[in-house]
Amino acid sequence: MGSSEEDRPWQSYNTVYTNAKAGMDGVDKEKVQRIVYEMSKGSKYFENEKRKEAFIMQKIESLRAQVDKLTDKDFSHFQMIANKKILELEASRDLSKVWLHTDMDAFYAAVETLENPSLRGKPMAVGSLSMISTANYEARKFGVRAAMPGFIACKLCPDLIFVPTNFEKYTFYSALARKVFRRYDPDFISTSLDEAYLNITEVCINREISSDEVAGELRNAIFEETGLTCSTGVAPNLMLAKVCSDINKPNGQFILPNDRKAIMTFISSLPIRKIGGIGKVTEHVLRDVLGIKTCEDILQNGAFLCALFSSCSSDFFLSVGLGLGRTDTPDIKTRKSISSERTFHATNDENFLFQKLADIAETLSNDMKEKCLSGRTLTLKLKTASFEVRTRAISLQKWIHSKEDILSCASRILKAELPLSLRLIGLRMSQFSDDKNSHVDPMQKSIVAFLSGGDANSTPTPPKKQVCLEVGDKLEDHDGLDFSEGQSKQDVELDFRVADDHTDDKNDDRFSLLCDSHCSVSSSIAENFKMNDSYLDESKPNKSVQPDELTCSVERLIEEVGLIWVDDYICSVCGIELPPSFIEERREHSDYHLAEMLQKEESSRGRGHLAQERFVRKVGHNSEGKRKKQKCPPNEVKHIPIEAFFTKCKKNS
Ligand code: DCP
Ligand code: MG
Repeated sequence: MGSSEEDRPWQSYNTVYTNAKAGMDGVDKEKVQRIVYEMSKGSKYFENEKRKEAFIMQKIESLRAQVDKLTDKDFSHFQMIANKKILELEASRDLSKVWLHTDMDAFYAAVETLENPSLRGKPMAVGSLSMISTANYEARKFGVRAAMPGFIACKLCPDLIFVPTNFEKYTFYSALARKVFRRYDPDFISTSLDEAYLNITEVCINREISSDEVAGELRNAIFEETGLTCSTGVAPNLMLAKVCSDINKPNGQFILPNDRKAIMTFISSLPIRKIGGIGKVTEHVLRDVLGIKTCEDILQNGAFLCALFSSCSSDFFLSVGLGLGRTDTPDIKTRKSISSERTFHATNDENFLFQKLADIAETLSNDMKEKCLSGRTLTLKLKTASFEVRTRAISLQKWIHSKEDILSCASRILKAELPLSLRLIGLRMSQFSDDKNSHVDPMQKSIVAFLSGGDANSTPTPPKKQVCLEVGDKLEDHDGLDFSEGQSKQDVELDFRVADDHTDDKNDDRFSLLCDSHCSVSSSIAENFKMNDSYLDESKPNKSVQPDELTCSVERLIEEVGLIWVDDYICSVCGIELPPSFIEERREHSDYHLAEMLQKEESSRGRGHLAQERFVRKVGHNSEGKRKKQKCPPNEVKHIPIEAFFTKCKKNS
């Protein structure tokens, strides 16, 4: 206190590195903030953080102005809405299930220590001077944590020992743990190598034992099988079970009974950041605009939340305030995608990048095999050295799941992007063979047909360019996007999703709060947006594409592909409601409109040949000039009522 922002600029420098993980409670946060600030100042990461910060501050100011404008009458109106929502949510509470969340303790570090006991008791990190994958609990006492550059960690903890990552080992131990999970719930949901959700309702009933006993038994069994410890949490829903497993980490468990009063007491003092789905940005905005810090504060601010945010966002916040979450096991058939990604120190070393790609392809393939999935849309995600996130997708004629097939496709997409300095590569597979449309043979005329645009021997068109804007990003800052007049336009998809600061942050921020801003950004760019023609660049693989085919405007993207989510949750094309957290569903939904549009286009042109294979293009090539705005017939407009939304939320949250 008493120090100005100028004296201690690091005090407001909250990065992923300064967030506390389990085992970091006693850490001197200001010291960590200062060191991280001093060591990253001037870097690209730092600049990016600053831009995001400025953007968030702007958002906070605008929300505060909205609060100031609310009259007493407005307030009573929104209070009524909030009360109604709370009643509806309360009615959906399901206390019949017992969920257990389990998470291995300092997983990679524990595996390394198991294989080299001399590391025991010493501060160590798995990773390198560039990037740390995890740190053991001894190192965490110094503020060292996952996703932190190793050189910063050394400054925090000079005696830190580094052990290189060995992914094969972690996969091996993960498989051992999964063998144990299966004994308790054959349909367990694994969310990463070291985490899983188990529905233990039946086990408790059939064996007449308490959830506490099941948790203890399971932890012992995992220790016997792997020699590693884990922590577990038990609660009536998945959201709370995850929060609970972190409470007594490491090597502990916490049981939240299936009792409304106990839940409300538990949730009342819980910091909102502990909730999956509330990340750094949402935490910051809710705190600075409404003074919300705990879940109880959410309920007390229900009227303001309903006044300031979209219906979906306020529904989500209120359900958090009530301690509600999903209680059913998602049907694997409804799964939309599966992905794997790796972060590393930014490099343009192509051998390294292709090796990483091979590792990711292997993990993805193993995960797909385990879940009996085959997919045919592969998306490559890249984060450049300057933190720009790009995605490229490819659609195939056949469903694949083997490492070789995945790698072969992914390598081709990556090759087309290089040379590039990257700090993250990810792969996502979607369009599974058990999707609802899977009965359609992909060799038949289908989406691929109209995506392929005709002749089987035609030159493949380039991957669409997809720009994922981060908070505060300016479009001008993105390669290939240019506002200057007179440039020809390009096949670009603007993905107005806001990416979080780091892949490490498992609390995927919904960023719903920011979507309004993105909509306004997108409307304003719609007026004067121009893109350059870098796809005609000699270095790009698509120089055979005719410039007129590249013609597309943002208006068309917005109007025809449905990239705008009005009020941040209503599709501007057909009116379907999808909240911002439904990222995969939104992608699919946009794909659907694209497919519909292209299909119409295709049939009107009478084209119908299949190309061998072709990059998915969300924006069609149109040589016929401007298209009519696409509208769904009224009977196809799906407006999901609030009750249905909650059912969906329960399935997808
Ligand atoms: N991991 C990674 N990069 C990150 C975060 C995690 O490679 N940015 C890896 C290393 C971790 C493993 O995933 O060991 C599991 O992640 P957790 O978040 O569960 O972290 P730990 O298991 O290491 O520690 P905790 O005891 O907090 O669960
Ligand atoms: Mg863990």
